[in-house]
Amino acid sequence: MIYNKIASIKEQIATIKAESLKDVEDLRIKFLGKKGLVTELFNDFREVPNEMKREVGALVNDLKNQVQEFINAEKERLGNVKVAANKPDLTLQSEPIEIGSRHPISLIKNELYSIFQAIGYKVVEGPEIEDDWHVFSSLNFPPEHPARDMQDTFFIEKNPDILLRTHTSSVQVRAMETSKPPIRVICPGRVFRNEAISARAHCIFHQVEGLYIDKNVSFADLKQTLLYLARELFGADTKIRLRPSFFPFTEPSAEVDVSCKLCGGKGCGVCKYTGWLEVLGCGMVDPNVLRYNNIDPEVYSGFAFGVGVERLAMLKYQVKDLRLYFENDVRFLEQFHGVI
Ligand code: 2NM
Repeated sequence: MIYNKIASIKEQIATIKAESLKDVEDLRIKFLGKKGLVTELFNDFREVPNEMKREVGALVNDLKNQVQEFINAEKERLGNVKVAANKPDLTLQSEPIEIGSRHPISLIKNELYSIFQAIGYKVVEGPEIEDDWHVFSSLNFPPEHPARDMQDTFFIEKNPDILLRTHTSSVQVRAMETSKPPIRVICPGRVFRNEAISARAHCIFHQVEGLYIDKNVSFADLKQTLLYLARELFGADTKIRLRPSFFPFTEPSAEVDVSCKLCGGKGCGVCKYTGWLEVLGCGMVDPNVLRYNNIDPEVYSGFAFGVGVERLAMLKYQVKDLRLYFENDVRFLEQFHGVI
């Protein structure tokens, strides 16, 4: 009888595997507890005839040690697993990292870059502090032009030849100085005008200007390039409209309107019920400008255009107070979270 019990316990500890420390404790109670199976064997032992006590006693003691070793081994195995479980779980999702958002002006600039890079334009930058030649004279501004007035332009006090650029056309002049046609560049950057700051005007804003010079560049090329730009920016069914205008550096010159995306041209608050939005200025580069920059107007022609980045951002994001673009208030900036 006692032999059967010993064999049964041996079999159990050979096949049982604990899954947790609680299992191990349950097994300890099952085998070695006060009413445990091994403990019971010691009660049964009293009934064993004397002549067999020596042999059975050794078996029971061995069994007790074996069970105790089994329990210890299981405890250690699962105890180690528990230590491992206390290590950081690398499969858990990480704490969300607060990442910044792109500034709306950067978003628009990036959009313009990819639109123009797709048709072979290079992005070039130049200095914000310029001289009269690169901002005015080489661009055909006459000496008495009002843009040269202190009311409009920031000059460096001690030297009226040094000023903050009022447009990025100066970068295009530098492109004409340093490279030969064909020239295809867009010039993004900050420009400065001596204006009182309000919701509708700011002394700093951003422009992206484009210039294309080659043989046989025509006004038709300009119109088609602008139509491409308008459709990339505002959608494939966008229309454009050109109105005659004047700039010192282009002849002829035009203002370009795009059909209002919000109302589909029917008229709404955004387009002031005209169905059109004014977005850029353009024209054929004045032969004088080409000549001033050592490009022969008898051989080459070109077109140029300029867009106000804040103006495009106003149309796209409906943010009408210009000051918001410069204050960098996180409550404003975080609204562009996730916009690429
Ligand atoms: C505009 C409008 C029209 C312009 C002209 C030139 C240059 F350098 F070729 F003469 N650059 N940008 C231009 C022409 C800019 O901005 C409203």
